[in-house]
This record gives sequence, structure tokens and C-alpha cells, in this order.
Amino acid sequence: MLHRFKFLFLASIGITQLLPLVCKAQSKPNIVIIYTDDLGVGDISANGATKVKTPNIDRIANQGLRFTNAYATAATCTPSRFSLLTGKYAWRKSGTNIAPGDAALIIPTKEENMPLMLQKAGYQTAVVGKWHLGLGPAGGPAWNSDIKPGPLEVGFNYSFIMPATGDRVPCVYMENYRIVDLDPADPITVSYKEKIGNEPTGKENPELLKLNYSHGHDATIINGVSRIGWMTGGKKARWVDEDMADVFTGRAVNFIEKNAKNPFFLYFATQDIHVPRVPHSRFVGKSGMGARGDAILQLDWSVGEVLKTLDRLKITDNTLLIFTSDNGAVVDDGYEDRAVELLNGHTPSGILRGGKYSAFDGGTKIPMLVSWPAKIKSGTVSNALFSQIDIYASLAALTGRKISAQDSRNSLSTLLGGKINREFVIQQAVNSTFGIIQGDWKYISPGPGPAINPLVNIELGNNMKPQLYNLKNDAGERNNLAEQNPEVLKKLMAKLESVKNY
Ligand code: NG6
Ligand code: CA
Repeated sequence: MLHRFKFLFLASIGITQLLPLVCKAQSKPNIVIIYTDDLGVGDISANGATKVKTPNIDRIANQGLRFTNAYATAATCTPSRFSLLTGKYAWRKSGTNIAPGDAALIIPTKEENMPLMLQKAGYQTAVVGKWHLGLGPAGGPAWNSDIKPGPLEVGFNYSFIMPATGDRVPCVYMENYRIVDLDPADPITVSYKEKIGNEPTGKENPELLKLNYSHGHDATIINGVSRIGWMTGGKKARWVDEDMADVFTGRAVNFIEKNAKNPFFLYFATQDIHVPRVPHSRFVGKSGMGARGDAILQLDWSVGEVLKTLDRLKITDNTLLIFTSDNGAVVDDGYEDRAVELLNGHTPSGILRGGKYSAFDGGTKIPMLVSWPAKIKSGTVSNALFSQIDIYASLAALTGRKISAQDSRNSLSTLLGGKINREFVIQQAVNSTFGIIQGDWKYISPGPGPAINPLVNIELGNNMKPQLYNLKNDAGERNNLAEQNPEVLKKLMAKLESVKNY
């Protein structure tokens, strides 16, 4: 009897000692954010696209949660990414609009942010893919030596990035502090002010282009494609656009493999489907929709490789995977890649008005899928209002970290399939026109600016009159009800002002 008691007693100690370990393993899922570029709500078959099929992306929705009411904070890349990683609206900080390729690092190194917080929570953290948040000190990066501060100074243990965008020089990969394959005898120079060196440009030598530009993008030719900005040198280090998805996906997969046994955070920011859309030959012509559709297939492949890797390592169940986009869709964004001609009835923005750059919902309403099989019911659809600004605070709540982000709020329950938590969503268009959504209503602040950008053929939402739409009845933002609803208008105006002054 005594023995038995002793045994039970010891066994129970054993269990209580083990318990924290078990709980710890469960409460610290791996976290993967797949942050796509310029992917619209209508671009994935999970959201109803029929002209293009995205089986791998759809699998995230099938094994988890599909949001129908999720928003990026801004209608372009740099501000959306800044907000995602810092939990602060980009418009609170100057210098956070679309960054040139030689911009200095815009994320403050002295404030906490998402990767730093997760690092402190015991995660191995990595960024792979598009950065576009500046590099180096004021004055910009020293391309030929250690390039810092950068991702490693804001909380990433590992970084394999393109400095800015696919259409901006320098067209090279960077691993941690260094440009990959840079020959010291052939140093890089970069300029966003004037032409440097003698290399051909799209403007002067269009006969050398394999992909013509439609607007902008007429400077240095790299790999047969002219870019924004001029560069010389670094010949051996220059990327080949066709291989880029393979290169980035390979690095993402390697990082997961290396860290399968400890909690990791991977911020995989794909270059797809941003311009220039120059997919690998195995995707060319496969969508029947031209380069844009082919880039969607390539993106779907990249996502599939990540999913397969998680499966192979048996960590799918305990991985929180967030798939989303930095802003809404654009079709012609500066290259004659026949995306417009070959759309074939495909609607990248679904029923939304506007697109990338716009204050209308097409600018910031984005696809968002979340899976975590251990916690999220499969095949769930959430209509809850969600803003990417809350991902930071939600991940802090998940990992038990205290943070003091200015705008990010804990919406973990919504992120995992629960009810609406966020009261309002704020949208920043390219020219600092603002939208705010609360309940069924959306207000767009009045101001000058063109109604439409004819180059990209997108309505920007600018109007000298205040705009008020009832999104429940009018998701396409066609009927401005401001005059009929002065009370609602006043309320939303006041709300926007109060957040701005917060
Ligand atoms: C614009 C570019 C566009 C794209 C965008 C940034 C021109 C005419 N247009 O200025 O092609 O690069 O910047 O896109 O140069 S984002 O998704 O990174 O914000
Ligand atoms: Ca973008």
C-alpha cells in the first residue's frame, strides 16, 4: 500500500514536471507568414477564381480558415510591410512610402517589433524574399561592404532578400550582410538620381529588351528587362528573374528544415506576383492568362513546396501559417507582359472597386488564409473584420510576450477563427487619402488628386467631397451616401481623426 502510494506520488511529480514541457511545445507553434506581392482577392481559386487554379494555396483554406474581410494597412508595399512588422501605422512615420532601392533602413532599430519580439520568445527568425524596407544608415547602404543596419538589426536571425523590388536596382540577392556572389573586382554602384556608367538602358536601347516597359521602368537593363534606377558592376551577382522563385523557395525550405526541431518564425515575402513577371519556363504559357497568370501558378508552386516541407518534417499540425498579400491587385504595373489583353474574364479584384494604390477596397482588401491544424478547425470561413496591423500583437499574445505597439491590438481569437474583435480598419492609399471602415460603413477622406491613374487604369478614390459607402449593400463602393447620412459621416470622420491623433 505504502509502495503504491509512493509510486503514485512519484508518478504525479513526474507528470507535473513534464507538463510544462508538453504545454510549452504546444503553446509555441512555428509561425510562417507567406506575404505575397500584389495578389488580389480574386486571384486564388479558394476565393472563387475559375480561370486560374491555385490548389496549394487553396489547401491552406481547406485545412484552416479563409477570411473574407481582411485588410492590409496600405495600398502599396513599403507602408504595408512596415505596419505588419512594427505594429504601427506607416503614416505615423515619414519616409515610409514606396521606398527607392537605395533607401536607408526605415524600421527603427531601437523599438521592439514582430521579429524581435519572437526572437525574445525563443524563436529562430528568418526573412526570405522581398524586403523593400530600406537598408543601411542615413544616406543609404554601402553595397560593397557589410550592409547594415538591416533585417538582422530588427530581429531576424537569418536574412536572404532582394533589397527592394524586382523592378528596382540593385538586382542582386543579399544574404545577411552581404550581396551574394559579389566580385570585389567588380563593385556595385547604384543611383536613383541620374544615369551612371555606360550600361544600356531601356530608354536608349529598347531593342535589347526581352520585355518592354509600358511606363516608368526605362533605366538599366538587367537580364533583358529594364528597371527603375541605374546600376553598374556586380555582374556576377545579378539575379536571373526566371530562377527567382526557385532561389527564394529553396532558402525558405532550407530554413524550415534546419529549424524543424525548435520553434521558428519564417517571414517568406515572395516576389510573385509583382512586376516584372518573368516566371520560370516551366510555368510560361501554363495559365493561358499570360505572365500574370503564370506568376500566380509559380506562386502556388512556392506555397506547395512550403506545405510539402512542413508535411515531410511532420510539423504541419503545430505550425501557424498565415498566407496574405501586401496590397490589392494591379494588372499593368509598368511592363508590356500582356496581362491586360489575356485576362480572359479573370477578375483579380473580384467585385471590389479600385486596385493597388487605391483608397477603394481594391487597394487594401486582400486574400488571407490561416491554418494551424492543432488549433483551427478545417474549412472555416470568417467574415470578421481583420487588419494586418493586429498580427504583431496577436502573435505576442500567442507567445506570451508583453509589447507596447502603438496601433497593433490583440486579435488572436479572430486570427484563429473566433468572432470579430476589431472595431475599425484604417486604409492608406498611395497619396495619403484615408479610408476607415466601421460596422457596415466606410468613409473616404476628401482631398485633391486624380480620380484615376490612367497608366495602371485604376480608380484611386480621390474626391474633393467626402465619400461614405455602405459596404454591406454596396461592396463595390458605387453609391456615395454621405449626404443622406450626415450622422454616420460625422462619426467616422471623428473616429479617423481620433486614431490619427492617438
Ligand atoms: C511604382 C512603380 C510600380 C511598382 C510600385 C511599387 C512606376 C511607374 N511604377 O512606382 O511598377 O514598382 O512603384 O510597388 O515606376 S510595391 O508593390 O512595391 O509597392
Ligand atoms: Ca505590393
